[in-house]
Amino acid sequence: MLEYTFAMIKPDAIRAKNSGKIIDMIEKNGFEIMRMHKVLLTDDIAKSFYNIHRSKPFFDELVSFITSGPVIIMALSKETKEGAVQSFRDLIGETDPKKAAQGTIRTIFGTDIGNNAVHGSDSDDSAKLELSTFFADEMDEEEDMYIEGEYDDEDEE
Ligand code: RTP
Ligand code: MG
Repeated sequence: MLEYTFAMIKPDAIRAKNSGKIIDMIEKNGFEIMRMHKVLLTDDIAKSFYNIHRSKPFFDELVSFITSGPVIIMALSKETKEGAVQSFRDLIGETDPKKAAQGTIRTIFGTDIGNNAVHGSDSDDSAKLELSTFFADEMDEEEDMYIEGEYDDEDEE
């Protein structure tokens, strides 16, 4: 089981000024934030991030939503029997906030299926791909594992 996962606070939650509360819930539920950046996704990155949904009717809407404002991307770590990916999916709840279990991030901070506040990787393979997409400089290529600790400054001029 992978002890890492990739998470994103989506533009709706940031616009509603809920990012601090969401980060608090993530930490209180045992996740360590290994890396975190606030970024505006480009159209190309958003399309590739949601590539699996490219043939779905909601794809264009999804891409324009996720690029409609900054997102906060995070590499999270948690040592747990079920794995970090499943543990984080349990914490965020189902895709549609109206159907998600009480107390999950999406029921508390999500509005509807399009504006559901957070993303979490859905499998270990997705987590590895998403972590390497957004935190590529911080991956150990040989081990294919995420490096803990401080930034390596050997590349700095
Ligand atoms: P995410 O990837 O954003 O964490 O969400 P998820 O795994 O729970 O759901 P996924 O099936 O991957 O869908 C990605 C995003 O597409 C939007 N969606 N809209 N209108 C619809 O029927 C529909 N279905 C999915 C949601 O915003 C979902 O987060
Ligand atoms: Mg998904």
